[in-house]
Amino acid sequence: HSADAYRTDLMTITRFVLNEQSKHPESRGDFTILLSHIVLGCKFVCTAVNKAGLAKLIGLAGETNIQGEEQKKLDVLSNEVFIKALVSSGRTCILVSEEDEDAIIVEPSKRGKYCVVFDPLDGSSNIDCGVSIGTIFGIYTLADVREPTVEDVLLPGKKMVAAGYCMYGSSCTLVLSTGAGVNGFTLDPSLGEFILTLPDIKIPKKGKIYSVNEGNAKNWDGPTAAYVEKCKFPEDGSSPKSLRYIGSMVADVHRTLLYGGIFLYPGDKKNPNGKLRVLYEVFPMSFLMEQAGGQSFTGKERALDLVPTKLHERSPIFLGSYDDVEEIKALYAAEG
Ligand code: AHM
Ligand code: MG
Repeated sequence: HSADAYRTDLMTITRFVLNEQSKHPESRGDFTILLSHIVLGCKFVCTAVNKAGLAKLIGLAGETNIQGEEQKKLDVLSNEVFIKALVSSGRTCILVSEEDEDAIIVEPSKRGKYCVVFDPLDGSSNIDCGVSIGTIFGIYTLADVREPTVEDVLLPGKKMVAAGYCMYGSSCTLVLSTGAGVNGFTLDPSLGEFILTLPDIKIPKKGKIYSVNEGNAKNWDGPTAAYVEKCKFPEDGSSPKSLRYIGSMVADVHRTLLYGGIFLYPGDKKNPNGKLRVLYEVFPMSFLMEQAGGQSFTGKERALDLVPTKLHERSPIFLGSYDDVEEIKALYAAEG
């Protein structure tokens, strides 16, 4: 029977989240609506990243489009897409984007209880050469949405109600946690739906890969330098770890989540707080790591305990397999 070749009972991301939310009697579908707008943003950006419709838009030889406009830069386009999708959901009150200096306070008529922090297109150095890039997002619920202010989003990561990322790679993969484990969904382009393909992701307890920009080694502090040295020259008779570094946080974290190991963006003498942003890079990824059974550490504390003092604050970050992060924690503790 030809129908046997098809899976007919599809677990789409919407169905999955609806199931999850139905466990909370107070839920009225607001989260599901918010998420479906985020999903729309991801699909749009995926299409743009894949250059679908390229010929129609700008002509094959890369001319400007029919209106005579230059194509918008992908990161600018992605930011616009997410802001419009989030505001029109009617479920958000404050948005914080990596692309915008100030928080966006949603107009009163379109306000809802959620606050979304996001990096619409992360991995800027990889955009123009076709290497995997992604969108990262985190979601908070605000107690009072009448007069939202910037201070309302300066919350520790452990207060997030959900976090996720979408990776625009060899396939388009959305990884999500609403605080009850981590699940991955792959976009089926023919259906335009994200289908559950990675149920209940658990990171291996220990990994064989480390991921860091070694070009910064000259400026590293003692514990980071000692840790990376141990990865290459282990003293306990184990095999050295492999190095993998893409330079797109989404892709490096996705690999870490699936294969295990550790991802580091440490602080150093030049940049004591490292590079990555607390609200929309460090927090969502730390939330996912913990939900998958791993850990995330700033060099001082559990990453999700950090309380940011400004929107675009940065922090060093060490995240991944439980045992691997334990090792770096021990090195920082020994330093005192
Ligand atoms: P971006 O926001 O300019 O894209 O920078 C963030 C990216 C992360 O995706 C990645 O982990 C990191 O920067 C790589 O930085 P580096 O090039 O210094 O190794
Ligand atoms: Mg970024």
